[in-house]
Amino acid sequence: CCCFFRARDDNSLEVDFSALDLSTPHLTLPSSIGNGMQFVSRFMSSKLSGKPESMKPLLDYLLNLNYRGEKLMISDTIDTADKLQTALLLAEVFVAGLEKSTPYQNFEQKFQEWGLEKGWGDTAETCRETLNFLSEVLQAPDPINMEKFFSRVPSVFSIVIFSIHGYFGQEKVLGLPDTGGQVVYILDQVRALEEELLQRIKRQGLNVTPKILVLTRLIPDAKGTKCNVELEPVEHTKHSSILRVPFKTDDGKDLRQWVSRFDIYPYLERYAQDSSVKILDILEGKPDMVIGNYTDGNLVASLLSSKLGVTQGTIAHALEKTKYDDSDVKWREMDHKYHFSCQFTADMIAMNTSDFIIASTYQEIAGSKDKPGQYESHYAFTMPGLCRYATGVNVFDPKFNIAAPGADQSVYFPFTQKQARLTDLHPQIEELLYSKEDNDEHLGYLGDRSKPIIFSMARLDKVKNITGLVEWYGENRKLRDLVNLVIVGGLLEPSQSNDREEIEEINKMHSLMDKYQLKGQIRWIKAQTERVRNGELYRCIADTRGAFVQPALYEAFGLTVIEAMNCGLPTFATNQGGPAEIIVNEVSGFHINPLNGKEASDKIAAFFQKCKEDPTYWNKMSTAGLQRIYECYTWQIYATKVLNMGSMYGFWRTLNKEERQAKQLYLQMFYNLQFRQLVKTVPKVGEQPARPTAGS
Ligand code: UDP
Ligand code: LCN
Repeated sequence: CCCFFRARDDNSLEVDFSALDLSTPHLTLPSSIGNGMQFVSRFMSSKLSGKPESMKPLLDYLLNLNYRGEKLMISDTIDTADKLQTALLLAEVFVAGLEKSTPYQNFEQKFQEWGLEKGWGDTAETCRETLNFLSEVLQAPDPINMEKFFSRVPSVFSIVIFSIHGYFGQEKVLGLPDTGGQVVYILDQVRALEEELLQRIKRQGLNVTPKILVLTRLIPDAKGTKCNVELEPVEHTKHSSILRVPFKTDDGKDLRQWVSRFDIYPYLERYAQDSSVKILDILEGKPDMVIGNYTDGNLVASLLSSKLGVTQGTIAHALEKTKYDDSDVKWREMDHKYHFSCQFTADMIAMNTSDFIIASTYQEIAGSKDKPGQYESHYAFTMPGLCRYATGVNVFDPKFNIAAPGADQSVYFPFTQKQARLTDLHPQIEELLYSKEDNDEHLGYLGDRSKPIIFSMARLDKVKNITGLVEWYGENRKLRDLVNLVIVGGLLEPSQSNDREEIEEINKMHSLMDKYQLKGQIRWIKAQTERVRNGELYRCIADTRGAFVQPALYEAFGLTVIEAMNCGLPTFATNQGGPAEIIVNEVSGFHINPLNGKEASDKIAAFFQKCKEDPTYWNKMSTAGLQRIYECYTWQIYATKVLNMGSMYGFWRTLNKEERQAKQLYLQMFYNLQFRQLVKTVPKVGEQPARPTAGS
């Protein structure tokens, strides 16, 4: 198709973001993809080796470190690598002679005499370690000490996280349109990052208060949520808040209603301006790092990071391009509904502006043997009549890193932890699962309580394929004999929803329940927003020796999968996307193919048949799921990795300044000439749609 369109128009817009990446090194092995930080560390080591002047960039970086103007680590008197090396040697010998636990204050003055400022450590021992890491780097740079040193550098104290669309709040928001795992992820992420920041700052021997701000939109029509509150502290944190900034209408008023993530583009530039004023005010200065989430958050993070010159991280959660078949080639057909022209352009700008990209799994970046990765599919593509990306983003770029999220283990813990179980909630859960009548909260009932339950919980989007699961269950006699089905998701009546896809799915649920006469075997409960109770719900399902089923046509990561596994619930999950990596098939759970319902439902039935014959099989799968989680999917592992990225890429971005600046100008031009034009085609609330013009 590219050739075809080029043949028609030789001068059509061609974008090549790699054209200016002249000295950016690239990974070569597919198996290294997602380990960007290690690569950067290795590359920096070789770049800093050799002549003394090679150390200049690192020295300059250290000389610039400060907290609100107060110098950290080294003072201006240390203006050569030689002087730094001497100071390190003197200090290292000195602290090695002290009792390990001697507080920094006791020898602060001595350090200052050598030109060393605060930030090396809180005790003689931590100072000795940090001094040693840098000494080693200066003598003969090696990636391990480089990484260790950067994990100690006091460079990140304040973080701004953008998550703009949806209803972002701490209660009663999940299940509202466009509001799913991203919110859960960010709130848990903030808690984990704050905890890690506090530990690091203490270890650095500093008396600094970290700050994390989550920027979202303020929605006056908050529908019983707190989305109309400007500033809200994040629960279980001391220094983190949600800051809500409204969208503005053309006449300067606050836009009152929710806007779909697909229609949000006309509001973002103004949002970036308004939010930057508030951020600078609340933080009393620039943040040290901004992290965007999803297309809208990443675009705004890009605008802000370019304007303020701060390190930027990107998180996609899900890239829409891979969710909808041929969404690039057929963008024109879909644009009135999804505005992919804006979305993919914004994604390209953000991926290229960002210093590092955080992915949850390898497949998110580079795919699997039968499916391209989400980022990989942005390497080269054409949106006919609009633009051809010769290079969009290259997955061999060392900015890509995997840091998988976890699940809050105080909420999602194993069903076997009897003393911790929330037995007070059991009467409510009993009602939710087993009462006989239909009401606003649930439809259908479970006639035979003795059967195990297969459980699924998700937003009622098409791609989640909850209706697919209901259909498989309806079709499979054996499975219906063995287990009951419980679904949590969506609203129960089409008239209650204002989300296009959800309405279609609600109607489908009703017709499937009728078609297969499922009442008596199915319970459909509307979206549940209390996560503490949901944690206990997973465990109550485990009490029935049931299973969790995640049948999505595609799932970017799949938080419900790790929540269920954390609770000890054996899990069947889609082989399309993240869950294929979370679960090792037939070891820590099962993969199912969402495109082959018969095979999937037979596999679930076979499991329950086997458990009937050998009850220890259920326990074995439950334990193996938990083991997998503890090894790979915790928030603590995540926070350490992300803060290391902030520090390491903060230095990385100071190298090759001219090249970076040139790329920034190219991106700015693209934003102005392409993105801004495309935004004009997206109607604001209450407007009529206009025809696309850009590039065509
Ligand atoms: N969730 C919930 N109530 C619901 C549906 C989902 O609390 O009715 C939560 C679920 O526990 C999980 C998140 O929403 O924490 C969904 O995340 P996931 O990654 O599974 O999917 P997403 O919605 O982000 O695509
Ligand atoms: C969005 C999704 O679609 C899920 O697959 C993820 O688990 C969630 O965000 C959190 O990253």
